[in-house]
Amino acid sequence: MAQQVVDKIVNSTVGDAKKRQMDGFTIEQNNQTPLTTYFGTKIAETDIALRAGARGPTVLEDFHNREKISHFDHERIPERAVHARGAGAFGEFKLHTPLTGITTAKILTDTSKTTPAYVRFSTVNGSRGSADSVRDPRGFAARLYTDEGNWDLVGNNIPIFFIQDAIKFVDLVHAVKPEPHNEIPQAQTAHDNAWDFMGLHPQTTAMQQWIMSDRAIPRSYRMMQGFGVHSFRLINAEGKSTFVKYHWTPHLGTHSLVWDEALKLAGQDPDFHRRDLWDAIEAGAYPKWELGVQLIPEEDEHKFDFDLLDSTKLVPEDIVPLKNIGTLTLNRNPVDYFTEVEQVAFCTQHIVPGMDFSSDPLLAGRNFSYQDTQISRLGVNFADIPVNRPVCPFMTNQRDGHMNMFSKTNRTPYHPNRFDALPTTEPAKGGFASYPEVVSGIKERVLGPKFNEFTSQAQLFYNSMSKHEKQHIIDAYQFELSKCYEHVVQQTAIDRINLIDHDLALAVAEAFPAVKVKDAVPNHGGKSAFLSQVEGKNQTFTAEGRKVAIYLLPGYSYAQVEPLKIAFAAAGMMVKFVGPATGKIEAGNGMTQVAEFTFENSRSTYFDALIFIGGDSDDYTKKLKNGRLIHAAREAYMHLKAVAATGNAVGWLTDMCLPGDLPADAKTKTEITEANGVLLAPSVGTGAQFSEQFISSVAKHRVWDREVSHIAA
Ligand code: HDE
Repeated sequence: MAQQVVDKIVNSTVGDAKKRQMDGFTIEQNNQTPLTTYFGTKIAETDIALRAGARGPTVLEDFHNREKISHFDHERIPERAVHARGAGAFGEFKLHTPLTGITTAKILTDTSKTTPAYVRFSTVNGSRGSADSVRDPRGFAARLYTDEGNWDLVGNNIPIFFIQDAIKFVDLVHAVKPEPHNEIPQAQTAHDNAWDFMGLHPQTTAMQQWIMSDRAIPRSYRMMQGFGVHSFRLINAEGKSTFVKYHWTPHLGTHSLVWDEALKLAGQDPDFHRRDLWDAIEAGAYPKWELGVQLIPEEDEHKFDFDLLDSTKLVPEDIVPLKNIGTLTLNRNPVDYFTEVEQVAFCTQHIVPGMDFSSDPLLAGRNFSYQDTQISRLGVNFADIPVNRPVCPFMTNQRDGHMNMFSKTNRTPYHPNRFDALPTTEPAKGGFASYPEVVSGIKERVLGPKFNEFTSQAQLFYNSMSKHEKQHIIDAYQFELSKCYEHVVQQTAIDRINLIDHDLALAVAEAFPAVKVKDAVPNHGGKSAFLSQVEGKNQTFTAEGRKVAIYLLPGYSYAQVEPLKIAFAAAGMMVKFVGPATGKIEAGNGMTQVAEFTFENSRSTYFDALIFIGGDSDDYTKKLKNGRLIHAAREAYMHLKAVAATGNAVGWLTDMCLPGDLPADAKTKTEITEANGVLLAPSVGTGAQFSEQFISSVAKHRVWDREVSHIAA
């Protein structure tokens, strides 16, 4: 695409500037046009190579055969060293609360502008083909194509990190990746090397808590927070700096899978999160996040009992409140995964005037690493790749290199030169200026003294969890450490857990009789009101965006389904029909409903909530005696999901699927029974009361009390 054509598209003002720019690089391909070589020569035969005689040797002359095979031979590029598995989408960012006086960055001060955006979500540890639902932090890499250049906020769904200094990143990643001798296990920290590293590095203590918690198994990319992690700086017109921590808060709330579900999904639908994001955007259920900031005046830098430059610590929202300033909406799926997701190249050093870095030693290393890694993944001209190009004009003297895409007309690619207009490199003209921080010190390999405290925030996190979340942490530690085969690794891990909380260590150690728990060390008992996903302040509970499966068999009661469709759609939920076969399923009254899923090709894990509809005749209950259906009901119940049955499916659910858990007489009642979070409507149909009760159950995300009864049992 010629530069002029691209510029013409970019300079148009209709719609999303990034979309216009990308459209300029999108080649419409369909099967209506003849097949050609990459260079446009029409091809008459692409299935059989040219050969000397039907049974003779293939000849070198066949340029199409050579182009086809040779291109294929070079189709793969190195996957990302970390965060190899991911999904991306485009969207927009709109500021609603300007940070006037805090920064000069237009993206944070100009509320009139809608800025094109892009986010890539990822797991960290697994390779490109690994499963989405594994226990791992999630990447939340956001790019805003601002008028002043790309701003990449390359964050995670966890507000802190494992290590304090970037030089340790290599050791961390070598330890958590599959073990080098047999490349086992894939995409998880449940192995000796990972826990050996964590045991030997007290700085990982707080992050261990986060990855053993439900945060590491999100329900959806749409239901995850994002954090910039480091302290960054904002700079105002007077050159004054304010420290800032960035947060993304999902409109749908922050919610997780349960562990058994996560394990199963890894096999049942390895693309679970990717598909969820894709489907939601295709359905018009655009995920949204608030961008929030915690602002800390420069003069308050040292007022905390942790170092603001230490990325293993968060700034509790109880101390510095979060201020929401803008909304990010993802509303467009990529058209070509490789060019628009695999080739997206985030760099932490991509900031815009009015912003700056802090001296966080982790951030300093990242500012080197990202650019460096893109060069090996994509080549030195990775900025030319459409998804990476800014939408604002740019003028750079960088030249040449592999795969340079644009003919640049500038004849003097150096500075200064005889054609220079007035210098534009000055900050006064809007150019980027580094904050003139006063620094001094001797050259040495040490970190600030407050970097040496490791347990306080681990305790804060653990203490802030609900009783269910605490139990999940215990379960997760037991799962992970039981996959470590070296006694010393288990012992060191439990020693460390004991420094967080003695009862926690005792509970985890129950699974390891050979391990000794040392004497109790005091836990400060402090809590944050913002860290629990169950009880935390600012948490959102809504049924919006949730997937509800309605199970049908031929002869189902049509009257029981129709009101649900309307009520659920009004609540912003996605209804999925599951039947014995895909396609139309006939109701008792002859009407039909189309099933997208079958009993065999889906599992309860695909959905947030399940409803089993009764039939118009008595023999309907015989058809319900289907192993897959019974399993789906029991599994969803065990995964603490909202479950319901209507009409004569009620007796089937109480007697055959969950005997003992549900009241056996519910089927004889005229009113709706709610028991253990299960809704049973034998005869009142699915009117407004049923829908309302069910929607409110779905909004609660999980029926936690059901878990308690099972733990106790
Ligand atoms: Fe990364 N990280 N990282 N990281 N990271 C990469 O860059 C690195 C860290 C994060 O969707 C790599 O393009 C170092 C923290 C995300 O394309 C690499 C250190 C946080 C992504 C790299 C860190 C992150 C990456 C691999 C320690 C959360 C995916 C491929 C100093 C705040 C971006 C690439 C995407 C990717 C280096 C630590 C988040 C190798 C050296 C802390 C979301 O450059």
